[in-house]
Amino acid sequence: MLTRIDHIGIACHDLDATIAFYRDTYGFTDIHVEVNEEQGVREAMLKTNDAGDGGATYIQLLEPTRPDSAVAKFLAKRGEGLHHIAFGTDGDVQAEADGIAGAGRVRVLYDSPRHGSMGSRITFLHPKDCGGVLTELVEAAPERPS
Ligand code: MC0
Repeated sequence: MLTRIDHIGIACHDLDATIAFYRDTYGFTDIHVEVNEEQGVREAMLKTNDAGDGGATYIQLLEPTRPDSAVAKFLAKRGEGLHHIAFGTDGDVQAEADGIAGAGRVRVLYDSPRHGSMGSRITFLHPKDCGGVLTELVEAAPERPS
């Protein structure tokens, strides 16, 4: 079951400057930064609130690390701004994706979950099948940073 908005992903050219904007403008100070080589991003998770299901909700800022990455292509085509929405699952993210794919209308982009932020397991749904919204499913790590 999908139990929360896990995060909203925002594409940006300059991660440090964008972190500073979110910190100074909105006061988000609980910030985790990491590089995900597979996805080609340096990213920050800014915690906005606990979600009541053991998870939390974040703003995710994404800066590309290479020109052939999904975020670099997005920036070149559309510029900075909203990149995707991510829903948190209360169990196995693959089972959730299989259930959605089984309905036959939505393409799941990965055959098996990949490594996501803060030790999570993630997969994506094609934006063309989701009303133009790239959609991610997230299974949080049991020991995700608070
Ligand atoms: C592309 N499209 C989007 C989109 N990206 N539409 C809405 N939101 C987006 N973010 C649209 C394009 O405008 C285009 O539509 C069509 O999809 C095909 O896009 P493309 O530019 O030709 O690129 P493709 O087909 O090579 O790749 C698109 C696809 C890809 C969504 C399959 O970006 C992908 O696999 N994304 C999933 C991985 C990802 O995004 N990783 C970065 C976040 P038109 O109408 O122009 O044909 S990593 C992350 O978030 C991790 C770290 C985490 O959360 O833990």
